[in-house]
Amino acid sequence: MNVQNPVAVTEVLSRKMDDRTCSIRKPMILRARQFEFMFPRPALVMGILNVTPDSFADGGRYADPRAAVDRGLELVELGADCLDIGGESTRPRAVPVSETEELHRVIPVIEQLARRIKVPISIDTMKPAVARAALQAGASVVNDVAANRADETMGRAVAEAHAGYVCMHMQGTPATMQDHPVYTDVVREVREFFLDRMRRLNDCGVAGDQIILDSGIGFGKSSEHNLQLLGALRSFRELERPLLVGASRKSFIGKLLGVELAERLPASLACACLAVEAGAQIIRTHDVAETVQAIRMTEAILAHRK
Ligand code: 9MG
Repeated sequence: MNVQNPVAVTEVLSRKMDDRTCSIRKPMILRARQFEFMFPRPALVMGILNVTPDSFADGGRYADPRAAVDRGLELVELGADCLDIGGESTRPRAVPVSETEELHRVIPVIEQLARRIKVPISIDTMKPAVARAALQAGASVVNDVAANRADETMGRAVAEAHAGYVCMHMQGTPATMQDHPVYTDVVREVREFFLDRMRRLNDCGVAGDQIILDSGIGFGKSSEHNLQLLGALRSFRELERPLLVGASRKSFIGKLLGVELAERLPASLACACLAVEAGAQIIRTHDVAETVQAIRMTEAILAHRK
């Protein structure tokens, strides 16, 4: 294996994962418009691109469309397998933005990046109209942190476009979610949520192979809930859909370890590596190059597990 060539590493890992892990990791396919990913395969790294003035980790850095496009190109260069572009912060107590403002922030960036990159673009939005416009502009996946809503407009938009869909669990809304999250059994409740949503999505015309599941680390969860979900990630494999984990730089890391935002990379990488070991297929991160390196190493070791 040529460790200096990430493409070669990925190819070798794919083969080894096929040979050794198919019996425990069921083959799955993810379809998102023109893109298809066959699993098992090396985990996908989703690079975060917040086109917002107020996101918790990088708010304001890429609010200008040119800066955002440059950052998107850079993330792909660093090894991102897909980009998650958002125009409304979902951090706790974030101020909601209007549909017009969100469209104004994300659409020009998506249009330009879709012409220039070959990896899928995910639109991080809670608004069906923004999702529709983003899909028209060239996005292939809808990352919906509000998959807990009752109406079906988002499901129908995803079905019509044959897009991928990240079905994320959140208790409450970003405005209130961290006030006092309560669960009897967070793992069981998230699992029931996934089952219920997969049925509802199906009723809207979204096929199972368009769906990605995400337990929503930090979305209406205490630090203890986040740890329980990360610890139980393996159990969600029985749902036979790709699992996405987004722990990058989140505040539970700061609370647990007493580290500021800028010092959370090592703990974020620990979450990413253990998530991959437990069966996560997509890691959402601010730190693409570091995450690619850490999870390729994890996968190389896993491929040698007897
Ligand atoms: C937008 N956003 C912020 N954190 C996230 C997470 O953990 N998962 C998903 N799907 N989206 C997120």
